[in-house]
Amino acid sequence: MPSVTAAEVRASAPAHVRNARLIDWVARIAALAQPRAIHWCDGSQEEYDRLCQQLVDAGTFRKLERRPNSYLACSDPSDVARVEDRTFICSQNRDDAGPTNNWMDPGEMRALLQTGENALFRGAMRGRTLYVIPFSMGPLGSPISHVGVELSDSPYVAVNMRLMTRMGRAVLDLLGTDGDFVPCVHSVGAPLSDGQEDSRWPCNADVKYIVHYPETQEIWSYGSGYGGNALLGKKCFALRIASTMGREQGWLAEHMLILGVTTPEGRKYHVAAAFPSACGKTNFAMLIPPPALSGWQVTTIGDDIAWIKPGADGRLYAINPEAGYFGVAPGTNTATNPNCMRSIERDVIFTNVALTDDGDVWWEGMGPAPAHLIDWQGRDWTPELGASTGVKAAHPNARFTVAATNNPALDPAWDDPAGVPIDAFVFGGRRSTTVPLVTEARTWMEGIYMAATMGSETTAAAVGQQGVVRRDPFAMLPFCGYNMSDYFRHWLDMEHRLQALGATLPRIFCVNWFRKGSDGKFVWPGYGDNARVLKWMIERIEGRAQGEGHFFGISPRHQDLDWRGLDFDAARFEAIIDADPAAWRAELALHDALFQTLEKRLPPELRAVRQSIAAGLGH
Ligand code: TSX
Ligand code: MN
Repeated sequence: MPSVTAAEVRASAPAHVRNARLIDWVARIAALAQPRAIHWCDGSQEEYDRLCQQLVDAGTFRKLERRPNSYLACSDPSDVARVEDRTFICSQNRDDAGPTNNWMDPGEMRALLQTGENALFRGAMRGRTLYVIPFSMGPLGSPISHVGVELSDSPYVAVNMRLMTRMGRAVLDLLGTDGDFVPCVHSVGAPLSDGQEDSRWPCNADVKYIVHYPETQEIWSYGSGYGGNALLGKKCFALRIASTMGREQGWLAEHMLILGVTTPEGRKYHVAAAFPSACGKTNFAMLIPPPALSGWQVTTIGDDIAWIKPGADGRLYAINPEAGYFGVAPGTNTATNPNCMRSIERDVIFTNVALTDDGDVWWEGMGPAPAHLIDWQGRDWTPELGASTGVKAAHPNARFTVAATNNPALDPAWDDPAGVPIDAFVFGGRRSTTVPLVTEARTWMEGIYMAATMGSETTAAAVGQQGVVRRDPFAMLPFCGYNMSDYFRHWLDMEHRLQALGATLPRIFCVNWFRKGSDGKFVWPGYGDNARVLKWMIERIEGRAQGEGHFFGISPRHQDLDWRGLDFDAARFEAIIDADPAAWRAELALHDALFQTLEKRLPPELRAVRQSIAAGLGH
């Protein structure tokens, strides 16, 4: 099959593509991967509609009769989630990737992917179209934003990138003749020979590589068409590569939602919060306060990633580098997240949810199941079958992709190039015992300790043992592009950097919505009622709310929270706020295990905080 020549690549570039480095690079990748054609994405609605129709014709998409402008894609059963064991940080020095990342020598990896005799990318795009996808992570032209260009042989990636990022012509204009960009190369790793029929979800079932070169700021992804493996602006760029850029340049790339809180008097605050998976980040980012807390309002700036940079005034300004939500569908309903349900009424790409007989979607935890469905693998499914076999209609990691502009709770400043000033950081985990509902750190260092040692109990959704605490420092364990101990150092240094600018630092809080009673039930109602905790945090910042100090920090007493509209007595409150010394002695031993793993470059300050907590325990 003929592939495009370098001359044809140059000729294919529209006149508004003026960046010589970009054109050269596209020509080089085309020469390597040998696609049949090149498509330079302009990001227009017409282009989006055309590519979606092409995906319908190929059998990848099904247009949903019951949701305007929406589609369902069902992936290959082998390609349903991020592949952490196939994810690599290729720094020159192994210790710069650290003990919690997979590492390979960059030269060796390049041989495997690009330069070796049987390099995976050689001819990888044969028979396919190479899409040139220019995107901005963050508001166009913001001093906190960065541009990337993804070259992908997947039209599914192209349309998802249009919803998830600012994508297309405006980014090429911004790049001009010599603007900088992070090059991202993606192939599903399934070249087509002459006349070979394509599959509905092309991918490589045997070989997958998600590769980052932090020192040269490049991303290469092979073999998967799914989510974080393929939409390279998200986890690969906005977290792994950006975290290394932030460390070099003095800013932060974090796995955090950003929300606005407005008081009844109209004062506005901004909170950035990090939670590991399965803690309900998107729900928290779109929270609706209970009506009894009248006048309190929550608005969404972002639901997954924050880029945070010190301003000239020493305050930290945050943007959401993304422009859409790639959220987990199962469990989402009109009670757990009404704003999300309204966001996905139209203009959505669903992946791996179930199809109803009248052309709509369904997933576990959406509401009562219809009498018949087609499950995510294309098989007949009934509630009876589900009950008797445990087979799920939707994959537990099924997703929706939707533009942020569909969110009724979208903050007016979500696209502000200046970002929003952060007043508080919140760190949380899923713990049935030990960790109180909310604790305020007394110092920056104490807050860093809380974040560094946060963890979540494994749920049924994850493989392996249930109820075991897995440490996930800052919710960044799978997403930090460098050594986790150096990352702690970077956060500790930020205190002095900001103080030198004369700033008051954001407060740091640690939360846990998931304490269980002796009956095994969740004690805290969670969801919208978490606004009561947000209110306490804001009132702490304003110096209006009290709390009680203990060995771990400051937590509210029963009388310090606003209970209007909720019957929650002091005894139940005690069950979720208490910090039990015996449980905390065991907890500190678990922290030691984490510190052991990260020992080589671990900042000594963290051991010092651990010793002072132990001393407070009378130990
Ligand atoms: O997202 C959650 N949040 C944050 C919401 C703003 N979830 C879902 C987690 C999985 C994604 C929660 N689950 C929360 C929570 O605050 N709390 C719980 C636990 C819980 C579950 C059910 C009830 C109460 C608490 N109540 C009833 O089912 C009636
Ligand atoms: Mn995430």
